[in-house]
Amino acid sequence: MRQSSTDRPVRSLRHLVAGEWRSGDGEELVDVNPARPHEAVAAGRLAADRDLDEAVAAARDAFPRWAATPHHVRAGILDRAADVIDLHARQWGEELSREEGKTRAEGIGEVRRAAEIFRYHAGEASRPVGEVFASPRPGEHIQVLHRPVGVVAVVTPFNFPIAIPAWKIAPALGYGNTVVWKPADAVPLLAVRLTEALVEAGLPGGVLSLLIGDGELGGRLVEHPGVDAVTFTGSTIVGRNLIAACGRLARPAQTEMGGKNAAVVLADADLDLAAGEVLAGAFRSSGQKCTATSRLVVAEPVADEFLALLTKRVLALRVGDPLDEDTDMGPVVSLRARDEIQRAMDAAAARPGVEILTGGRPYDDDRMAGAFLPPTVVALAGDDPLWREELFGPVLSVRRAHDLRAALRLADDGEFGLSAAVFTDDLRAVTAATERLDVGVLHINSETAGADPHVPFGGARQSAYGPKEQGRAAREFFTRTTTVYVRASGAGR
Ligand code: UN1
Repeated sequence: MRQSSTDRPVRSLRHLVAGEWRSGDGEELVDVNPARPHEAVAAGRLAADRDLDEAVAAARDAFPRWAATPHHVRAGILDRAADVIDLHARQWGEELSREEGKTRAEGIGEVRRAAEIFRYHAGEASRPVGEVFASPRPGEHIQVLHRPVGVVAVVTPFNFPIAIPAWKIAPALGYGNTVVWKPADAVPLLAVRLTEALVEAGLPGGVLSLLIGDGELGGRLVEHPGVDAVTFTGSTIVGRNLIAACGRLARPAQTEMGGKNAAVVLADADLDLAAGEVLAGAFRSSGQKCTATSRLVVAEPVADEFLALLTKRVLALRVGDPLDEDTDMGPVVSLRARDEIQRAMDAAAARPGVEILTGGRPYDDDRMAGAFLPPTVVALAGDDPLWREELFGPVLSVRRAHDLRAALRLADDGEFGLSAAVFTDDLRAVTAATERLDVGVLHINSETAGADPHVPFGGARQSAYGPKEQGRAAREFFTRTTTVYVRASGAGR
């Protein structure tokens, strides 16, 4: 095994196909630490087309038996997987931080969250599984049964290496589907860890395959003839292509894509609370959440005071190695992502009406040679691409509004509709926000990010396509219904 610069072992990447671990024979993949890009976290080879064909064939083969396995037996495996995940939360959480860049606390928290999601979906076995309707005919009733869809392709992003896969894979398996999973190639180690947990929990061979691959392999998986449905979280552009490909094939698709989520701070808001929540929403995970707060609308009467408070707290954030206990914000996922965001910032800074309140410039310190960017707050005098385009980094754009109506209009502006936050205790403002903001998730007095495992999650407008995720809502995508008219032959005579 190769040694990394910190003497931590470089983990070997493996794929799981038809119940067997194998090293791929595609191109070499080195999974690096974005805080120290010369440090390898894991290494291996990508999966090849042959692995894909075998994984899909194994999933097809395993499907009838898995679907016929009692729901409680499937749930028992999910429950045991949750235990294995919890048992390894510290180690896997640190590995997550090392390959993705979010802080250690966020990494460990995310691993525990994955366990919680598995437990929720284990509990589904003990909840109602369908509906019964009355019949207009004597001696008859009508049942609606929820049945698994078949082989589900799961394609997941880098920013939640274990929680997002958990909230797709747990319901997929729990409801009786088999899965072929392609995680983002930036975070392959956590994908191996989650797969190990399921194998250790007793998941039968072929029910889940893991293929570490690039976007091309993901595209082939999505269009593979042996796949019945596709669930995806990631960029808007990839999501739209995936929807188009699935449309051509009449294949159900569920996609979670971009966001440009606004926090609205109204004049009556608790400004301390709002500053803390906006800070968390904008800069946790270095702003790399589709639910991150990337826009702030602040009411004119409190704007100067709030921005002074916020800027002071942003300047106090400690940016550095995500494994250091006192780090508040780590790097973004890669040097490439850092450079792309920096280029967008440089272009914005040259436009009229754009004023950088804090951050905005790259670090010139050698210790910050990783994929670090400063937390940045930018005031906009009017409309600007920074107000509309998702940067997926630690950049918060701010505009001022004269009244509630203008504030909500600004918050709702643009093509996305994932989440929003409104800071106020005014019931009229809360009611207006609930009615007017076209978002999938609305927070009153809390940050725009976050998703509890038992409630629906997903966006409106261009942020999402297909049924919602999480909680019972997940059943809509991961099952299909059969309506059964049941009548005894002698009934009604
Ligand atoms: C969260 O806000 O905790 O990709 C979850 C994303 C979202 C998940 C957000 N699908 O960032």
